[in-house]
Amino acid sequence: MSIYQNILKAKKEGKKLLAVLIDPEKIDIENIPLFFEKVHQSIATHIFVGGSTDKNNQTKNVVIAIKNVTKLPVILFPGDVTQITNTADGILFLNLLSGRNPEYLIEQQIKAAPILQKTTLEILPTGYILIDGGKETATLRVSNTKPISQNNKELIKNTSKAGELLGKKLIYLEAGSGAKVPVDASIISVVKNNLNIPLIAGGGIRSKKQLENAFAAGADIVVIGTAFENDETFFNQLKKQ
Ligand code: 1GP
Repeated sequence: MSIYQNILKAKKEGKKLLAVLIDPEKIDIENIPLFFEKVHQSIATHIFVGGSTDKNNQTKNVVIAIKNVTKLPVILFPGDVTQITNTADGILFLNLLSGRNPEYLIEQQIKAAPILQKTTLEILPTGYILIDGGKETATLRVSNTKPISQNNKELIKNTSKAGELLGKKLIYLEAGSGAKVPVDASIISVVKNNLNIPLIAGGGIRSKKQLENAFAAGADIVVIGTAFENDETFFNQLKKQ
């Protein structure tokens, strides 16, 4: 079954998915086997690999090291075209729909097309929507775009729907890595109730309670990175039953 079919199946069955985000600039490759012992004891179902930047071009090496120790699907979540590597299983092919910077609306995608054509990566077209998380995150700096205010639910809802109507397979509501406040549950539920495709939420989720809130509001996949980077014991709170 493809990555996407699995996500659709989980959505249909109401099974919630947790993606652990690994930033190649922040993880120590030597630490990957130990880190994954914890991942495997937890409810994590997917691994996302990416960051706003990857100055030392470590994405490929990190993905290889991860693939050596896990059977979980490894999906690229690239900050730009240089982070594409065929060693992963799939890629979130992102459109920054909340921004008005052509570089992230179409230029990067044009640069990526001939590279992706030569890979066996499963491509997951994803509408990526930046929402104000109370902090200027790397995503904002690098993309040079403004996030949508959490007060502007209508715009977030309509942007998400536009993504679905454009043919995206996933919508990702992003408060930004290390956000002070995650995307509010009320926003997740407004978007969810108006959407037919699976919904991803991430940014600033640091507790089990926040994770459960995002799931209860309607997120099909929640992404957590910083909380695991800062404190691997967080995995202990998310143990498989
Ligand atoms: C960032 O949504 C992800 O792109 C995860 O954010 O690092 O804050 O968990 P955190």
